Amino acid sequence: MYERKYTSDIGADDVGKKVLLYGWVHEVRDLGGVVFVLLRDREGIIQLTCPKKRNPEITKRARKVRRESVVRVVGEVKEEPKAPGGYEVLPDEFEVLNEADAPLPLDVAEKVPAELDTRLDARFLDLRKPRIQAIFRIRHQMLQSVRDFLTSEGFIEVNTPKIVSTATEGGTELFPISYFEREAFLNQSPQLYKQVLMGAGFEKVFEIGPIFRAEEHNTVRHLNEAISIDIEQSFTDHEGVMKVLERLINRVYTDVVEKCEKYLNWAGVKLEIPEIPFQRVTYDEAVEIIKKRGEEISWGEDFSTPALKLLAEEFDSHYYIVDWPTEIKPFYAMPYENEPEISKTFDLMAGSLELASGAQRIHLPDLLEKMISQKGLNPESFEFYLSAFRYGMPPHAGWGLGADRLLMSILKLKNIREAVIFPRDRTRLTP
Ligand code: ATP
Ligand code: AMO
Repeated sequence: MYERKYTSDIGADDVGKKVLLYGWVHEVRDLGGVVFVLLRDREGIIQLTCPKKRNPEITKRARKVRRESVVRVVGEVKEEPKAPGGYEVLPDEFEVLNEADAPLPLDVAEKVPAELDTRLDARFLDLRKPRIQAIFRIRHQMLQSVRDFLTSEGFIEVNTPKIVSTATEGGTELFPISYFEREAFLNQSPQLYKQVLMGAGFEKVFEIGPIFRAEEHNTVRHLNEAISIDIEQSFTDHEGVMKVLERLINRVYTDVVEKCEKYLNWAGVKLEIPEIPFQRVTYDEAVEIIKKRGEEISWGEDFSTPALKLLAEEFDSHYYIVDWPTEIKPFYAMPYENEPEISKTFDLMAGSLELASGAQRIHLPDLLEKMISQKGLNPESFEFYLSAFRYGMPPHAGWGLGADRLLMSILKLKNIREAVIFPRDRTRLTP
């Protein structure tokens, strides 16, 4: 028996030895007396060199194997400067475990370019491309770093229900579902539950889970099912959780740079670690900047996409917009005591892309009930939430960070769908 190796593990130590490889046929080049097969596994590509004079049977098999078939190979490692990576394998065993059909719905070797929709339709093939694999290897590191960082800061990972009875971020973007005899919804955010857990005494919680939003429009930064990284923390304010957020972003970048060099190369991305603390601009200042740059906006409006593009030109790669009008933030955001028309809220921007938003929350039940009514919502449908505020709710704050948007911004992807293995949008429900 031979030890199974990944293609990337083959090095000087293996020269003259036999190795066992499993993978996919990336390309076949037939030169008559010799057939070259590029074998691809999840860690890279190696050249299999099959000369007729070594084993005519294997040369024949290599010549007719179809691209993307799955193979098992045992062969001898040789140094070969002309081979990609500097080594080649001369097979003594070449077994086709599963022959692929032809023609392929998508060219994994990328000699024929394909539109995003075609790629997503044949996503299992698209994902075989090293450049695309790299995105999800980096996504894995990103989520690992988030877990490691928040755990090291004393946050406890929780899971909250995704089948819920109320909206949290405004009513229009809800997906209704039928739940036995009642109407229920897919959750837009773990907002209410993470706050209730502050009333349960956990003090610091985080969740990495799906959020569902019935976004009507197809944009390059909206999904209908996204992954949100949420935290909630007691005995702190918006300032406190903004510091956690910027340290987290810094840690994710640092880890990806240190641990994902190979995949960053596959993805063709060079990263600069954003410096912390991040710059800040108040909502009021941002409105002034936008007006000065000649774009129309009045106080109390959300920023349009062109306005956000102008703002991005004024700041570093990452910056906070703080102190938003209370009117345009959700009911749970804490207004300033001396100036209740603005709130203790923030958005984290990466250029013109909103990465996260958060706030100090209202922890006083009477004020909370008043704000729910003011937003035109019925406090009765929030009873499970409100009751947690009446028996000892600490002051608290938190944020929600879009994991797909974070990856999109780290890898400078032009469309958020590139950051998701099987994205869900207005028109896509398969695969
Ligand atoms: P929220 O947190 O309020 O739900 P969001 O997470 O959707 O907002 P963005 O989409 O980044 O955040 O919002 C930035 C701005 O882009 C919005 O203020 C709005 O002006 C604009 N915008 C939001 N949704 C759309 C859309 N579907 N199509 C075009 N522009 C949009
Ligand atoms: P918000 O609605 O801003 O805040 O959502 C938080 C973050 O989640 C991401 N996000 C999305 N990503 C892709 N597609 C979508 N349709 C989508 N919607 C949201 C964004 C966004 O910044 N409860 C608050 C958070 C809090 O205050 O703790 C909330 O949900 O990156």
